[in-house]
Amino acid sequence: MKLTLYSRYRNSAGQRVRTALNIKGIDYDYVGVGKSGDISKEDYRIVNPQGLIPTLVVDGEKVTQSTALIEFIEENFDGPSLLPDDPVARARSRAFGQVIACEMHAVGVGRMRRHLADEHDMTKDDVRRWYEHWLHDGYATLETLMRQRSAPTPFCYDEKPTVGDLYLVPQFFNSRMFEIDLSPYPLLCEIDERCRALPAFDKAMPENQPDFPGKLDGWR
Ligand SMILES: N[C@@H](CCC(=O)N[C@@H](CS)C(=O)NCC(=O)O)C(=O)O
Repeated sequence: MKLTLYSRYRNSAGQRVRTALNIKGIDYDYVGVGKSGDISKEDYRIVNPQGLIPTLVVDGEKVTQSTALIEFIEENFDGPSLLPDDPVARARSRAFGQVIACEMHAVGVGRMRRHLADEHDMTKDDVRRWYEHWLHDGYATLETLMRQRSAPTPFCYDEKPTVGDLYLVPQFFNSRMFEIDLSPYPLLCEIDERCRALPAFDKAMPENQPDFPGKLDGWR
């Protein structure tokens, strides 16, 4: 299968997919979207009419949405499984990832923040408060879930990283960049650190992408 991933160095949803591809040891071509990349945001609309990244092109067929892509990778490639063996841990790892994707990332992503400022007259401070509220709400939930595990594991629900961990690391990266206080979440901090020490996660980090412009732009 020939795989081409449209992403951007700082693309939280794309970083999940990059990590999944790396864990499985799958080769893929990378196309950077945006200013420092290979294709402009405007031209990218031809690839994905929603304009969101990532998109994975599989033998010429375009597929979007990181969660669908991670499932596609898990279902069609050998290599370490991205899911725990235990059926309940499997569902919980998926749920952990969905708290981040649906209840944290989706409500605070750039286009959402721009819309609040431009169409609802929210000041920069108001937007920041909105962003931080949903972020802390989600992190507090995830920390509680980690504390409540009857058998704690080094990664969210297994001895190895599974889907939930793929979502945590990019979200933590963004939070650190936006100077969010993560100290109330010690268990999440430990898991994030353990993941980032692994080559598959490290290779997927923003600063290790071909379109990384050399510095991060912080809150905007
Ligand atoms: N639900 C989508 C979310 C994709 C998404 O929101 N991507 C962001 C970057 S992480 C994006 O393209 N943002 C463009 C923008 O905010 O203008 C997925 O999981 O793939």
